[in-house]
Amino acid sequence: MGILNVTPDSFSDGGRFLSRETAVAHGRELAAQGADILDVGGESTRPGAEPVDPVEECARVVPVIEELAAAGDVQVSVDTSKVEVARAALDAGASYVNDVTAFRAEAGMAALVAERGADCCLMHMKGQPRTMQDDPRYDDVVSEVKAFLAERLAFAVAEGVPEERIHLDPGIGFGKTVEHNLELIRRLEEIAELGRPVVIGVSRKAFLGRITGREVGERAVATAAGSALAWERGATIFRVHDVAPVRDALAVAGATVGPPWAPTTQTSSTS
Ligand code: HH2
Repeated sequence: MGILNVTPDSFSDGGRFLSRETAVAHGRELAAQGADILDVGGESTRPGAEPVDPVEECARVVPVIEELAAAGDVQVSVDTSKVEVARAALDAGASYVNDVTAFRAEAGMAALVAERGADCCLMHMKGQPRTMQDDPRYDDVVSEVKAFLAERLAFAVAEGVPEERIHLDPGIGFGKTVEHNLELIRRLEEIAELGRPVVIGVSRKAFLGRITGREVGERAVATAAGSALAWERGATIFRVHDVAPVRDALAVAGATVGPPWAPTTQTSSTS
């Protein structure tokens, strides 16, 4: 899942893809690198981010989604917690709703996803983006995140979303310390036990900077390492800014220890 932030303030690429042309070109580049899903977002969820009006959020994402979906070669996702934005995105050709609040922000999101037959990702977040990194605490982060995701999965199914359309995400960096993030990745099998595909988003996040000392734009290798380790523990969808290095890392991980990995691009067997 390639990340396409059409925002002025995202933590790693804010302002880079604000015009429709640059955003679509970047989406095409991510698809060329091997992304199967493009996740288009018009509101940053970084710690301290300010909320965006739904009209403005639609103006950012809808034209980009329309153009990317029309190409027809990748699934288009909208990263939003607002029903109005999700509806406009689905009308524009998106078929996946990535809601970082797991359908808690607005009543009606689950019903919309159900009615449209869309796929969705339900993510764990403790608190709100503005304050979520202010001293987050858990007794056992993995058990708490797992119980939360089980409850949100049951809620979505009760609202009419078919279980097979639902993906679950522990929400790396959303109300979690470095150690919480590492514990979640280390014990990701416990989240996978819920029986739904696990989405993982380590891409360029602050905990990787704390471990490596790298600035935000220099974390692609760390992202690939974290993604490969998450794959080994059960993740199957990787929400990333740098698609090519992550695909390479997953190909090597899969070829080494996993069930057969089917690369989408072939290279010479001698090279
Ligand atoms: N992380 C971010 C945003 N959306 N969605 C899911 N399902 N999982 C994640 O880990 C996740 C997410 C934050 O990353 P980014 O989109 O690059 O930054 P920003 O929120 O500042 O736009």
